[in-house]
Amino acid sequence: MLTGCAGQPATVPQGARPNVIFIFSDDLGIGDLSCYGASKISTPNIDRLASQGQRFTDAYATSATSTPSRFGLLTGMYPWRLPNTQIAPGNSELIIDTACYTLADALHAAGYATGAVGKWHLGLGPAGGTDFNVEIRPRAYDIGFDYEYLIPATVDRVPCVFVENGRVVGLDPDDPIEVNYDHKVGDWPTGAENPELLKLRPSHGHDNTIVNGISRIGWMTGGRSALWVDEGIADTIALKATQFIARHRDEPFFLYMGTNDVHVPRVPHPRFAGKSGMGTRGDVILQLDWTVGEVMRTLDSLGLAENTLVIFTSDNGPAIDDGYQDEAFMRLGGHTPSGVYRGGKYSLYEAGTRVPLLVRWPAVVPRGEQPALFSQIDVYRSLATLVGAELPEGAAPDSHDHLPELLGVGHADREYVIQQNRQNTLAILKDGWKYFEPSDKQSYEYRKSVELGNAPVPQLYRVSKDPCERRDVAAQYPEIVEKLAAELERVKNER
Ligand code: NG6
Ligand code: CA
Repeated sequence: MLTGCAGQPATVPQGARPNVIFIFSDDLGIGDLSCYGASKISTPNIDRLASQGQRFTDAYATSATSTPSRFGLLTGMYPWRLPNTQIAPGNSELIIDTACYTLADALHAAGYATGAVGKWHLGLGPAGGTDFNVEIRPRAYDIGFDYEYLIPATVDRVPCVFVENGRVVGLDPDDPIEVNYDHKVGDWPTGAENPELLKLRPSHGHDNTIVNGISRIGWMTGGRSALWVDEGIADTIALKATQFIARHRDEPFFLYMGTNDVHVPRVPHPRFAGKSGMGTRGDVILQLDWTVGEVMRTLDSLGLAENTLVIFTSDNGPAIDDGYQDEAFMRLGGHTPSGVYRGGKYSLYEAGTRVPLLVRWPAVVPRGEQPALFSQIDVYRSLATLVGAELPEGAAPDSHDHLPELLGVGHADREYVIQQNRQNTLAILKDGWKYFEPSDKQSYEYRKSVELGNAPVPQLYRVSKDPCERRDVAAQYPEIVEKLAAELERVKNER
């Protein structure tokens, strides 16, 4: 029998209403944390989370990029079922239909105060593009969040402003914001025209409007008083998150927190700059660790740690050079963000979606390692079960209830895991085998630095024996190829 930390039989508690904090780090690899074996960098706060709860070894994000991964988490639906769910621009409309019953809706209906803080990347506003000069609707509020303090897309995309409850923070109405992803607007310099103005140069893309000496994706002008300072973003996210926790200390709350770290551009606060010895990518891992520490410290100081379920994970696998000349490759010094796995962010190979996942809830979750095959798509229904939420017909169609596994008191593998790369090519992992559907899309991205996993013929890897996906055995096992191809087709046609 499995036992909990106090030697009690470990069971899923009935009617428990813990606070829930879901921390989505960005582009963090399974090899990036000392609790997952990294030896060149130390992440003491995240390690403490791991040692006080469950450390998952076989957990997967829904997709190898941010927008679809986040879409899957909040909707419980595979993003590839819908068009327009890949990497969203900074002026994208809200890509989750307001009619969709989201995880936030479910927790809200169950009596939770719900907040979204930090990286959003699911679009804001109506079809046709966001107007950042008015109160933006629809927004996170319209899909279940009572409170939101958001980076609209990514920090390498314009507009470089925070949006709080639909309003750009610090906006001067006399200096309206204009954003465009097709052509230049306004007269601010761009990375392409004025590279001499840059403090951080792009390695690919990222040569449009310069804000704070960094050229971004997309063009913007206006909103000078609202522009974020890159060095302060982690502090702002930590502050807004901990303020939300403190405001709701006396009622159950759900905090969905997206860090900017360790996404590009990697611009650490001076407290962390140069501290990792691994360049800025390492420095922002330390900054991420600090952020998690701030959340934990706040829970401790408010006496909330015992009854708060903290879930820490990443939205997709790691990128090393992701578009800026930040010396990330050169300064790795033997550090391996992807661990032993093949690929990374964008890829259908394991490191694209195999991510760190830590779950701590001292009152219930035993300490230890969780080897069960787990997918973030199941967080929705697992949490819904935990809080006794009743879901309407059609909600979270791809999410399965794996609450015992999420809480570390059960160890059943998910029946299969679907993986998705940047071009929406899918793979299915089942019973230790992984089948990649054929794709005519390109095999590499960024001058061969990223292996996407696309190939015109089916691929098959026996990941139980070959976790590094070195040997494509499709030719040796045609019957398994056929079986998994059919299984993938079945999942695709489920709705
Ligand atoms: C890519 C960007 C990359 C990153 C990514 C989204 C270029 C060359 N690359 O298109 O830097 O922004 O989009 O990352 O522009 S994600 O983690 O939010 O999905
Ligand atoms: Ca990401």
